[in-house]
Amino acid sequence: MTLAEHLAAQRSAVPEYADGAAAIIQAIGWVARDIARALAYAAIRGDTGKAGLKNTTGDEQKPLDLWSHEVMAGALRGSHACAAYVSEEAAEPIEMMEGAGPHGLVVCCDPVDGSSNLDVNGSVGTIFSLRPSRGQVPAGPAALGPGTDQVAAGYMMYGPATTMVYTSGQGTHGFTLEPQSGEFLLTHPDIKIKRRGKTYGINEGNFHTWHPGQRAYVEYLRTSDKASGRPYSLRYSGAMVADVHRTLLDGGIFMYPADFTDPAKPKPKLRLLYEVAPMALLVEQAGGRASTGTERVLDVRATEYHQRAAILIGSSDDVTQAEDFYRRQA
Ligand code: AFP
Repeated sequence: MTLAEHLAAQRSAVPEYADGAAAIIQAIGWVARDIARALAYAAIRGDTGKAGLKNTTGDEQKPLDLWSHEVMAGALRGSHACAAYVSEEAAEPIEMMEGAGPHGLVVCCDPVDGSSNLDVNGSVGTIFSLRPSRGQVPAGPAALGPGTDQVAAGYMMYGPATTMVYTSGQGTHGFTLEPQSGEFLLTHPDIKIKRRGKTYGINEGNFHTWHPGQRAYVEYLRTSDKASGRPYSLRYSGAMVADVHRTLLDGGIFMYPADFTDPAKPKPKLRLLYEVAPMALLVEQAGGRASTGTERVLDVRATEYHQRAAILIGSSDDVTQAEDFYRRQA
């Protein structure tokens, strides 16, 4: 089954936005093919290194960040269903009159997630989330609100194969790009994440900045105890897409907790609208769980476009246990 056939069969959980969501996800699929090809040629064409610019959240922009952002904008405009585009690479939402209207959707996107992996040929991805514009003009502000507002979400992972995973509120489904035809073919229908895993993903270099409950939980995972399947193995790629994709298929937990150096002002890193909230919807739709450590991620209300949030995501028993450690050390 191709992506187009699946989108047609998969009526979104929010029918009034189904056609728009299908048009946008199809358009994003086309962009994925272009990004996958550009990645394959990046070193040959010299599209590597830094672009000498920084985005709103202070990250060095790479040439492929900027190129992917532009290609994504063009495809979303062409879908005639996108009313506004909130991108990691643009300070403000880009309004798109072509998609404005009662069923217009706001697309929040990280065009190249894990761009620090680009120059080392590591896995990178694209993350997207669709929210209802409710006919608002300008539509961009309609992106602000809880993650439960999302109509659909997904990511592409550019690894040995190019994978696309999406949900429109009726389960989470995975596709693999068939390079000859350029078709995304259904290879992982209705993904169900294990209740408990054997791996954890976190940047341990930040250990000294963590909440005491986070430290205690990682110490617990490292401790040898056959009966509870510990120690867990550490797996960390530096690209959230790759780490969440592994967690979705193998179980376990991926975490990017806040920096608690100043407990009164915890500093998370990952961005809520185009990293944390879309991944939370995908994993919950696969039977998993996504928490900030103290709250369900999908209940967190976005009040700014580039707002950051902590995330502990994956197998429900593992995430619940991590939350217990936070509670006990609160
Ligand atoms: P970049 O897109 O700037 O490489 O950041 C990637 C990311 O947002 C997310 O994909 C990773 O999980 C996380 O940051 C990696 O952060 P550290 O480099 O601090 O581990």
